[in-house]
Amino acid sequence: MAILPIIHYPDERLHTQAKPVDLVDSRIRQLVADMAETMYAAPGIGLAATQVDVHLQVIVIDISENHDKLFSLINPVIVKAEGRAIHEEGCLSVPGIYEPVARAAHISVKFLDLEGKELVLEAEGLLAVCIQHEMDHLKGKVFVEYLSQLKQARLKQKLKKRARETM
Ligand code: K1U
Ligand code: ZN
Repeated sequence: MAILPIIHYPDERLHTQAKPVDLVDSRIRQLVADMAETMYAAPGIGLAATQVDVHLQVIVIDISENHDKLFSLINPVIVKAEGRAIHEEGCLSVPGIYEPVARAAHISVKFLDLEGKELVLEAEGLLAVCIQHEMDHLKGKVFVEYLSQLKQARLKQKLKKRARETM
């Protein structure tokens, strides 16, 4: 297994559209293992392949306290979305920034597991938030792009200042 480098916003590569996986093989299982190790090490509760510069539709999520409930979702598609809820979000590609975002409250997501079998997962609460956040990464969207233009401009200034200070 390996810890992979995470791309930081506003890197243009975060705006790449991920391609579907056409065969779930040992290469994909290795990617999932490396992504899980990277997510736990960060630490985070989710990671999309886009964030490690792999542009395939693969996400990993584990919202459990004991790091023992790993979800690996390959080619995820939301087949049902209901309600609306606002939740504070963070992102390993935008470290230290937490902002509220409105998303569907209950979702059903269809995906392939590590054996290539199609499954459907019903989710609500933090799991639903996290799945939608990671699926946005696969579409090339970062959560801060839901914020007002003013907030996004302020955030870019803050990140530039932070980058100058760490040089
Ligand atoms: O996509 C990512 O960058 C991962 C992100 C997932 C996420 C968190 C909160 C709401 C929506 C999506 C993170 O994991 S940010 C870090 C974080 O939330 C966390 C870190 C350690 C312990 C608990 C949470
Ligand atoms: Zn993120």
